[in-house]
Amino acid sequence: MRVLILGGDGYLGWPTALHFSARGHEVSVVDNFSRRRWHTEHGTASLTPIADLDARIAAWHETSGDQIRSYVGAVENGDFLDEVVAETRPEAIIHYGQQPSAPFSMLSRERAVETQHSNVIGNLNLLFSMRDHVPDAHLVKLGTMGEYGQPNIDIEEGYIEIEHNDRKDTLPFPKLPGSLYHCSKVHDSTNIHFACRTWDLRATDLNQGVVYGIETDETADDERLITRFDYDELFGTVLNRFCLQAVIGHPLTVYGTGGQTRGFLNIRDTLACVELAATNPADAGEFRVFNQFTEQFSVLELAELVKGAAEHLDYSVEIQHCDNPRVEKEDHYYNAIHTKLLDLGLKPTLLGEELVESMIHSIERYKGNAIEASIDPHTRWDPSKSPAGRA
Ligand code: USQ
Repeated sequence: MRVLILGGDGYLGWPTALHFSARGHEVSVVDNFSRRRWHTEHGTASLTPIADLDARIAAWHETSGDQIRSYVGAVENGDFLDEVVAETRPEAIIHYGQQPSAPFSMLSRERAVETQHSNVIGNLNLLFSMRDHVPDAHLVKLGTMGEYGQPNIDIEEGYIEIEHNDRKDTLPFPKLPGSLYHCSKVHDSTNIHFACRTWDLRATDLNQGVVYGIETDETADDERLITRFDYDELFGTVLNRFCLQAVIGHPLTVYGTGGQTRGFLNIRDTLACVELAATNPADAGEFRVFNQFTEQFSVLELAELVKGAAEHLDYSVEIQHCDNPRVEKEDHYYNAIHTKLLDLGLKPTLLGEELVESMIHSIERYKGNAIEASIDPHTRWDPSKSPAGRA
């Protein structure tokens, strides 16, 4: 298959490019390195030493013999994206090329606007490029479980049958996004669904949970192929952060009570899910939604799991309940259906002490790179609720 990966230099985009290339697909990647720029602007960096995109691609060619083509530019630039799509004529387009952080989107008006502009306009440009150049291609779009929020009912996979005043319909599941980043993904879903209904495009929205992990089959054996690993308050996800915190002796930063429950998945399962979606495409005109996670945990359960695993390895670990910088439910019902990827054959990688211990061992190699000052949370969803008053 000809596969175009938007955001091919990122935490998930780069290992996805290798995963598809290793399986014989013809892979092209697009990136404008905004993620690297945002880290530089905030004085943070990946814990793992990531090579630049050209060096990574050259290292992959050297080890595998396979070629990956790269295009440097922004998806917000519709003319650029149009040219790339017309030239590569992809059969599958995997879209990770977005600002992925909830706290980043809540930093300031400028960052909120930048997030929604990058994400919503980039995705909209892509829909037009597909309509005009590759209307049969399949869009595999990374959405988020956070589009649904934490409603007090079971979360279905994309759609719910509703009976109202004696009439029935199957409609998109209601959305309660928890940050302006999560709102951008809701806007994307609406636009993609519209494009499928109107232009007969085919798309799968992967409503992904929180990803953890470092290694994948293709990145594990050669340090030049390693993916980024973030642990700072803006871009680090919770389990990755807790593992790093345990290794450097920083108290585990549980926000509030830690009762917040989310769906989680290993980075290896992200690649498996994206492959399953791409190799089993949606029908023309179909807007398919998969809930992409394998297990549910509360934040406090994860902190206790990391503490137990790290203590086995002779670390001493403290769990610290910080004042929650976010406006979110801490004590809530959560039950999200996630059967569609299992039905396609997903074999989940389950989280346990052994897996956390192996993450800790990977982190130990690079712990000297950790910037401890970037860990504690400073970005408040509502600055008027800050203990220090409006920032
Ligand atoms: N949390 C802590 N302590 C921390 C960091 C986070 O208690 O040090 C809590 C948060 O308050 C939240 C939960 O852990 O309740 C998850 O936070 P997160 O930062 O790991 O994940 P989130 O902001 O939800 O966003 C991440 C990815 C995003 C993806 C989303 C999937 O950054 O790209 O869309 O996970 S989901 O959470 O299902 O919406």
